[in-house]
Amino acid sequence: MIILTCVFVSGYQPNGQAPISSTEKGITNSVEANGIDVPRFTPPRKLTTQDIPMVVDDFRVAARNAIEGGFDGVEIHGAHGYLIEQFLKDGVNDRTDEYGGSLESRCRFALEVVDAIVKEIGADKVGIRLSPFIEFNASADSNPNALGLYMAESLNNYKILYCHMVGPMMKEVGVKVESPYTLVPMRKAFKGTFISVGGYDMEDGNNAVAKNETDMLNALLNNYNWETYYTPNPVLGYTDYLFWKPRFKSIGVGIDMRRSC
Ligand SMILES: *[C@@H]1O[C@H](CO)[C@@H](O)[C@H](O)[C@H]1NC(C)=O
Ligand SMILES: CC(=O)N[C@H]1CO[C@H](CO)[C@@H](O)[C@@H]1O
Repeated sequence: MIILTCVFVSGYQPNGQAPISSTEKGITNSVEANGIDVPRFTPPRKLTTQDIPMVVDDFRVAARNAIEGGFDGVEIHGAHGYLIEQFLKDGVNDRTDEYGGSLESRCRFALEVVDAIVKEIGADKVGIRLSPFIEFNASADSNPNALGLYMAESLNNYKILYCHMVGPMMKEVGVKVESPYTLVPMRKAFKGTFISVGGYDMEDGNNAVAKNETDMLNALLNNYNWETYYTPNPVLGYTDYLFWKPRFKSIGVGIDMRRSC
């Protein structure tokens, strides 16, 4: 499984060009990923309406390449402030075309990406990760519950392999908070395998599975290595993790950042 995401600060772009976004607003704070020195975010270029089909097509091509490269499937990264989430959330998306404004319009880009990838490689090879409640990288929404629910319901049209959602209990990596929200409505709405993460310890996780609030939580995965997050090296931290049998040949991690200034 490889995670499909896109766009970084300009230092990671061909010819140092600006990263793309739904908006031209940048992130004003400088960003450090867990103490690792990452380049400061650089101002984004707002995609025009005409640009969007080309970006959707880039995701399609990336999925095709992943399959040809030997991965079993792809996870579309629609979480944590990356490009897709910059469209989903009204705290970021300030567009006035058909990709901004209403919930339906803000979700259009994400669903076009899902549709293109499903048509290219088959729904049984596609998952998506979403984090409606998480405000990483200055990406907030005024109604995360409605956003999560709308996406869960809309995804049913594509019959993808799984929906992977980050719960509201995680405010920062490893820090658990109380929240009036849960992922239960999304879990019920999504007709497929539902994976939950964020803020669970072993006991909470086992309880959630026992109560049928999710399908998958705990698996023996590779230990991640923060030191190799956010590097421009195409292999280190991306495709060098151990294989996990029997379901997936390998877990690759793709990282990007986004708009800023
Ligand atoms: C668990 O929840 C799912 C989704 O709401 C539902 O389809 C399934 O029937 C439930 N399973 C059990 C054993 O209750
Ligand atoms: C400033 C900030 O919150 N940065 C975060 C952006 O999102 C990634 C997770 O994908 C975090 O690791 C960064 O810390």
